[in-house]
Amino acid sequence: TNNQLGLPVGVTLDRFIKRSQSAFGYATGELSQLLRDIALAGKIVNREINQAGLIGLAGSMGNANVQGETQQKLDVIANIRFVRALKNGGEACAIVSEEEEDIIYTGNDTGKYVVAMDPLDGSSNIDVNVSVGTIFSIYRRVSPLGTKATFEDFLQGGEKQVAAGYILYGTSTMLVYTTGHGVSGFTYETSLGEFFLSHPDIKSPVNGNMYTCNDAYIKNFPEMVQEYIQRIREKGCTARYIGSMVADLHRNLLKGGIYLYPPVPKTPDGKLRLLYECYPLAFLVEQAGGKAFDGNHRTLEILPNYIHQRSPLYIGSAAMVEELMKTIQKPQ
Ligand code: AHM
Ligand code: MG
Repeated sequence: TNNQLGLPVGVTLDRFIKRSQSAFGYATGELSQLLRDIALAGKIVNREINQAGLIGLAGSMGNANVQGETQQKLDVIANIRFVRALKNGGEACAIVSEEEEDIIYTGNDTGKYVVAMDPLDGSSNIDVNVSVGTIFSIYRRVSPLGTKATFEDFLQGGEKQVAAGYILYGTSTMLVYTTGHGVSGFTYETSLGEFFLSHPDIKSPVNGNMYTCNDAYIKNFPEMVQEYIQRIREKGCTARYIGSMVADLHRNLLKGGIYLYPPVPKTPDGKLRLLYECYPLAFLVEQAGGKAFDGNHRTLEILPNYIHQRSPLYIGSAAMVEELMKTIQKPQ
């Protein structure tokens, strides 16, 4: 019982959320409901992903329920699932999704929250049965209740997040999230259809021996980043890269390591999106004691200009990210 609530491993997500609500005083239960809605959509997406190999066989074994959606790609299906759950749940007035250019209005203008999300990250991995994830980030809206949400609701900056997390569809499915009081991890028990607390109070190891980046691009990384990678290689660091950020980050979070997506000539601002990739993961990793920078600034302090903005990202174990920042910022 070493999590901040003193709840034992094995309590359900639902009970954990309820207890957090009274312990941390996040008031009226709307955020709790929103987290439950996300968890529910996660279960549905989990089911679709598990059947992914069968879905192409529509009509025979792949009796994939969803009317007319059977032939759609899973990232599109995941988007539909999450949007529907948040519409039905009523707490979110609007959504920004990697899958859609514009703000998605849920019709719940009295909802107090907005959600930025990547419904299915790493989707190129689905066809080959490799882990993928959902990333989400929640803000309290700043526009008046009862009106339509605005861009300002989404462009508050990472420090204004009230909750963030991910669902990892891996060898087991996990929900990991923070509301700013540490990080808790839940494992999905398929036969019961419940998430159970399995990783109370996750702490990022201060140091690690793994680095995670796309090796094919190293020659295009900024020189100082190359120098850093060279140095930690010589120190005996090993490389791990799944190409599914949630899975890569989850491993590094538990075992210690650094994830790097630097700017490269092809994508001078990096590849990852601030609102639904960098911010939520930075919030979560910092809550676990780790760090996240874009090369110049702490990720959470970057102020965004538009909803699909990209940012370089260096994230993970505190000592590793600090050393990298020192290397990048040293006077040349
Ligand atoms: P996606 O949102 O289009 O799936 O892209 C994000 C993914 C991350 O999960 C992963 O870390 C990265 O892209 C891999 O990019 P690359 O193939 O350039 O190494
Ligand atoms: Mg993505």
